[in-house]
Amino acid sequence: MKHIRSIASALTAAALLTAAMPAHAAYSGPEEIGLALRPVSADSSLFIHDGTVYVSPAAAAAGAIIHTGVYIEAERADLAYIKLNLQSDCTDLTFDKDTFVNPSVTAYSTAQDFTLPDGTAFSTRFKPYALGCFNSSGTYITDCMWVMCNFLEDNSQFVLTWQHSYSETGPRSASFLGGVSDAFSLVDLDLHLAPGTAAGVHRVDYIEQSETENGQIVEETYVCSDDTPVGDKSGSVYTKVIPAMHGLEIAVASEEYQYFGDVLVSSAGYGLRGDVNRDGVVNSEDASIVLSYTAQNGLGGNASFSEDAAEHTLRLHLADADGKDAVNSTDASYILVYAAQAGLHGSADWSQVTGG
Ligand SMILES: [Ca+2]
Ligand SMILES: [Ca+2]
Repeated sequence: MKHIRSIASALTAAALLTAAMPAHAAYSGPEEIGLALRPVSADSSLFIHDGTVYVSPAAAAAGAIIHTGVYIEAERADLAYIKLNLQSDCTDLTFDKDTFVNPSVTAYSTAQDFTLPDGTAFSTRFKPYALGCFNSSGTYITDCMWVMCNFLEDNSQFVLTWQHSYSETGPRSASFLGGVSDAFSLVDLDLHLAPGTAAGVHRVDYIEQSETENGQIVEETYVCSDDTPVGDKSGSVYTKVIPAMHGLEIAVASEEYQYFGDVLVSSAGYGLRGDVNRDGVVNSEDASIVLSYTAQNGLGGNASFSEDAAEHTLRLHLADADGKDAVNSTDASYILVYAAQAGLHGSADWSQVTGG
């Protein structure tokens, strides 16, 4: 089976990556049903920023587990059918079949309390689930029945088919939590990064279409919210055009200190370019720290960003905002300009600030 991808979907994916948009913000209309694969948490040696997982050379050498979930990001609250086909593009990045648990068998020994983003509180013994709903008496119920759920091809591919229920004409649409459902996953999937995974940017992505040997186009991932029979999706508003799907990117560094965009990856830790005190924000405080450092060194002092040698080296890299001529007052100026632009526009671009 040969996989093909339309230029439009590749461009969409590229645009979404560049924008580094939080997954939940990417959908503009209530009619769009997007599926997003998001990191939930990870091995503490990894760093998650804007939905991308960053891996240092040391972490890559040791191997790691990345916990992820597939989330439904719809505003509408009915679905009849979901066909999900996820594939890793790297043989060393696979789905961890051994940790997979079907949510239908996950129950707590006592009822647990949960609150949805809209304030609705409920209590349940079952693991909350994207396709859960409240019945007429306000009791939370789940329908976790999979029609099919499988790991394929050396665990590099995961396929799930969910269908609410059959009627004489096909699947029947089910109510679910709708816009607030993305508080809970559709399915939890751990990814396994094998020890020694090659440096580079790896992806786990949705397979949207593929072509069989006789030229037939098969839709590998789609969602339906109507009751069109499965074999005849012609009436579905989601046939052919699949609303935005977000895959997951995993960036593995090859060098001890390496930037992916604005994120510096190293075995000593991670950071954002210009965020010298590593509080997550680039602002005038960082510029002041750089100025004091350069002033002290200019007076023949032996300034340091931290008493810890590894932390000092990491911060030294973050302070070198333009990536040249070591750390000096020019870097402090760039940090101030960057902070001002971010303050004005909500975001800033280092290449524009430093002119290269
Ligand atoms: Ca800072
Ligand atoms: Ca510099």
